[in-house]
Amino acid sequence: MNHYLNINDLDNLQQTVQEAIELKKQPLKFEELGKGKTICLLFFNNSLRTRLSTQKAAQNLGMNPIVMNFGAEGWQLEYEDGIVMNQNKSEHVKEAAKVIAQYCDIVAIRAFASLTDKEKDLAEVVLNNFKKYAGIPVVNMESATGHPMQALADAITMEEYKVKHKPKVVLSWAPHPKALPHAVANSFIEMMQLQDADFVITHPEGYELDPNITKNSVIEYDQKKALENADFVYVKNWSSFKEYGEVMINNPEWMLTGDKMKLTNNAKFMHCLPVRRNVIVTDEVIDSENSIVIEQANNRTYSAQTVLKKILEDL
Ligand code: AN0
Ligand code: CP
Repeated sequence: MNHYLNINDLDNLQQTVQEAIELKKQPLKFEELGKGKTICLLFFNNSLRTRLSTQKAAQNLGMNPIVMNFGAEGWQLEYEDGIVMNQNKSEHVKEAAKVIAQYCDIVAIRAFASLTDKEKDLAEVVLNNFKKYAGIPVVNMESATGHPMQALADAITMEEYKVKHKPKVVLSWAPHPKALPHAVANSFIEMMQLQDADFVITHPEGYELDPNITKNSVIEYDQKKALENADFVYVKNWSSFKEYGEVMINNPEWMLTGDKMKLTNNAKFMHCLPVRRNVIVTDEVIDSENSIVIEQANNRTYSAQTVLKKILEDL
């Protein structure tokens, strides 16, 4: 594999999930593979899981990770061509990306959506410019429109916990005081479209995601109806896509509660984390034995390790 920008960069999701489950049993099996290779992890936004699990994954493969909080400590980058750089941007991505490629073999990037400029976000300006100018493999650690490393970890986790061949999986919107990106939901949907499952998305009217992502996936506006007989409930907030970046509803009605979980088939509760307790989900649900959020976070290591292994094998 050359780049990992989208879940569809994987040849075969089911096979990749199995590879990850095998790697989890013997995480150091390929510790020679990445020897002498360096990965730069560039963070334009905050992170806990991605930052630690990707470093751990790289180290398990014998690689040397270098982490940079680019958003806080790097020069402000210009992405537009032919511009007179006499404002606040100090460096052009053309130089920055090429310079970074002098120091590493793979570059991984976290650059969230602006949620103000839809066109730029949809164009994946940061990721695509790094891809264009760095000339080395680029890994998406949550971009404007996707978080495929999370989606692969979610697929691994569902494979570990599913008890029937074709589970019912519900992606439910939940309230949040701040405008959050669409990336996690987008990649989860793209991943679910590759699975043999009964998949339902539920959210208030007006919170429709990009139709180019949701395609033919089922949308049910009645959350309780959607939850009926679910085997997995994945909860996530996102801001409006249509009224780009707006928070239109912020009432507790859509929070996931114990009562709502009673409608399900003893469903497992999933969330990518970080999560706001008693806003997105009640303590009762996240602290219950059906909550698998910590295993999802654990699987971020094996998701990253499987992806990095595939890239290293093709370097
Ligand atoms: C981010 C988001 O919703 O995209 C990161 C999730 C992995 N969450 C927050 O900003 C709280
Ligand atoms: N789930 C996830 O990507 O977490 P972080 O934002 O903490 O990396």
